[in-house]
Amino acid sequence: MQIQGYEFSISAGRLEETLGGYLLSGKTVQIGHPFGRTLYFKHGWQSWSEAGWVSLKESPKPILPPERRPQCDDPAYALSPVHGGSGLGGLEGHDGRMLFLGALRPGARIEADRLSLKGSSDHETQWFLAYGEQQQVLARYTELLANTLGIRGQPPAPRVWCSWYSYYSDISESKMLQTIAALQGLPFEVFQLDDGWQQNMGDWEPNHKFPSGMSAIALRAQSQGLTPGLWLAPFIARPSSNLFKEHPDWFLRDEQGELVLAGTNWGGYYALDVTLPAVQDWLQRLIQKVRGWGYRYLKLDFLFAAALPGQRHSGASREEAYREALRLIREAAGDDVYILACGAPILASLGLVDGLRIGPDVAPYWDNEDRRVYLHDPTGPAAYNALRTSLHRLWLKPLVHTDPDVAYFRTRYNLLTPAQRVVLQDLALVAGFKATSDPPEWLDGDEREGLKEWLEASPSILQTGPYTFKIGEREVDFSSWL
Ligand code: 9PG
Repeated sequence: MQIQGYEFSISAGRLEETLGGYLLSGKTVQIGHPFGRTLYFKHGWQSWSEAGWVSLKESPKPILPPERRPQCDDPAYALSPVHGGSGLGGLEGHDGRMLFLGALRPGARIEADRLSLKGSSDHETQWFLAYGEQQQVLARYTELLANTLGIRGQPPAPRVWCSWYSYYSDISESKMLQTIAALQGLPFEVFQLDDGWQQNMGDWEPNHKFPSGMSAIALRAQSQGLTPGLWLAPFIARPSSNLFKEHPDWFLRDEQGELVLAGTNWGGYYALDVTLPAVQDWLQRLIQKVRGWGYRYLKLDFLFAAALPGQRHSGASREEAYREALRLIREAAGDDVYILACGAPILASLGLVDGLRIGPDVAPYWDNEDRRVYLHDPTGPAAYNALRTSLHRLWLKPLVHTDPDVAYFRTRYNLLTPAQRVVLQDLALVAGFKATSDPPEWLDGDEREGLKEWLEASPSILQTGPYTFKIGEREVDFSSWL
């Protein structure tokens, strides 16, 4: 059939016209296209996975080393010889516009080659098919997703101070109390403790560096008008944790009955089978516990672990299992707790969380070329990787607060150039999520003033092209950085 002057051959269960395109249905759909080895819009599975345009002229290169694959993108397709992504995808047409296919329910895979764009899903689903300007087709897809998932608009995202990108895991009660005090006079709304407070992955109790317990910090933050925030990785545990030692039967196993290794950092860690009633109960108690400590902003990390391939108690599909666990967490947290999902399957998180990390970690340096180019891994910490993937996920804005990770104002312990720092600051403005990890003590007078002005500013944001924006009166073009 002809769409916008091009001939496409469509195979699908049903096809009906909708505003801006077509609705298809079926578990699998296929669109034959005339564009050959063009550019493919890849949308990776979870927060850290690559999103961006890649060329069909080159075959996909598996990420190295193999042990990293589970935490980089959907490991079920790590060795796929065809280009693919999660939930949605597209191809660049001869006139620069986009052939777009997106599922309206989580659990779908999109694949592309020189002849066709294919969608396949765990379940019967509807698909949106369109040919048009990138921004327009993505906006219409977002609208359809919002309707399907029942998502309404949100008030603006909070301004967050997060401990990770300065102190990393080297945090302590005294350091954090000092930081809270130093934040006075800066208009933050959330003070978020990151990794480093817990006894172990899986054992979510304060370690010896937090002798007064977790409520003490929450109270101090609160007394200064800050919402206390806490980092947790609720779906994973290390082999050395008490959780694992006491409940080895709670963890996800593969077809051979071997434990699924969810990642290799911290000496390796396993994933919970979140469909087990005992695990679900434990998860709800965990969330109630941290709520009881006073935390009202939870950064829930490494969430992909709950949706890894494996044998589950309930037989639920991977994304269904994940979504149900997230729903139970939301129920235990209550609606007054802000949930930021990180390392999270993108489509399966929508409607259940307030904020979503939309790219890999930033770092106080621009690029890690060894890892990105020679190990084929665009998911490692680097400002460039975070910028690229986040820019290709901004279409999610009407569905969730999109967190592109922190911006930097400090020059101390920072290799980013002034222009590179500004790019990350502007990215936060267009994404609508402002966060930093700079301890005020690390900033000189001008840097502190810059941070304050950025936090206070609420310029109008107008997107004028895929990578161009008007921020207040400034024209900002991100494409020169890509
Ligand atoms: C805390 C951090 C921060 C950060 C998160 C997440 O592959 N890895 O080894 C890997 C380690 C850390 C990581 C991502 C991947 O970062 O994105 O903001 O909270 O955990 O450990």
